[in-house]
Amino acid sequence: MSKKIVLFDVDGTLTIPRNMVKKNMLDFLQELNTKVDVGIVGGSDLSKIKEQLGENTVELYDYVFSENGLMAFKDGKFLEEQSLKKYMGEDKLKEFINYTLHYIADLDIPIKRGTFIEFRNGMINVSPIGRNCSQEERDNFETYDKTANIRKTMVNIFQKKYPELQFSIGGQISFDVFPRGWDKTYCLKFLEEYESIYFFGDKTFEGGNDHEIFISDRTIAYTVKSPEETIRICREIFY
Ligand code: M1P
Repeated sequence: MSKKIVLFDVDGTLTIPRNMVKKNMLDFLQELNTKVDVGIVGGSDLSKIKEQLGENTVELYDYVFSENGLMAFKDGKFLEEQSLKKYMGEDKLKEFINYTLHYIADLDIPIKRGTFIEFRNGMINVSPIGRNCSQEERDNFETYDKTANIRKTMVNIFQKKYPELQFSIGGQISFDVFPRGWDKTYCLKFLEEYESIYFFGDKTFEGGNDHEIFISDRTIAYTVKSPEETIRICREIFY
């Protein structure tokens, strides 16, 4: 029982947000994996994680957790998935989706595109600008939202209306919605065999999607500002 695992968030930690991983990071993760177990815990769904880290992601690492671990894989094999649909029921879901779409329809922001709601296995992703904006529009929205606080305001209002749900801002243009407790700490239930669980993430501030796992008693956690910093700190700790 002296096993260690190092868990990594994806966007901002292993890659530039929503971009492909660089080769030096992939090489580094393989090298690290010869010393300790390695796991990935992303807020995104599996298709986005694969888009960024590679088609063979699930096979490459000891654990891969997409949607915070609401879909879990170990040694390349599927472990378990959670269903938001089953958990909330159709009536509640419909009410939430209708309320969200009404709210976004009334929002006056510089531009809007399409796909304002993405329905996933264990969560809903809400984007005021719409998920199918271009990379340039996504970058501009992120900058705009730093002062306009569109997402923070929505999350505050939504949190009051839906206290049983949890809202977290993990990326540039959206926020994730899931039942209380289905944040990144959810994945820790699969890791009972480990004595030490390290975690690296960029959105560790309150309201960010790395916050709960960052403050968890089960983890030794680090905040990073870039993939380069992730590699640097890991080299200091594990080499
Ligand atoms: O991995 C962090 C987040 O990445 C995306 O966010 P955005 O599109 O806003 O940059 C989403 O997949 C989100 O669910 C996820 O938490």
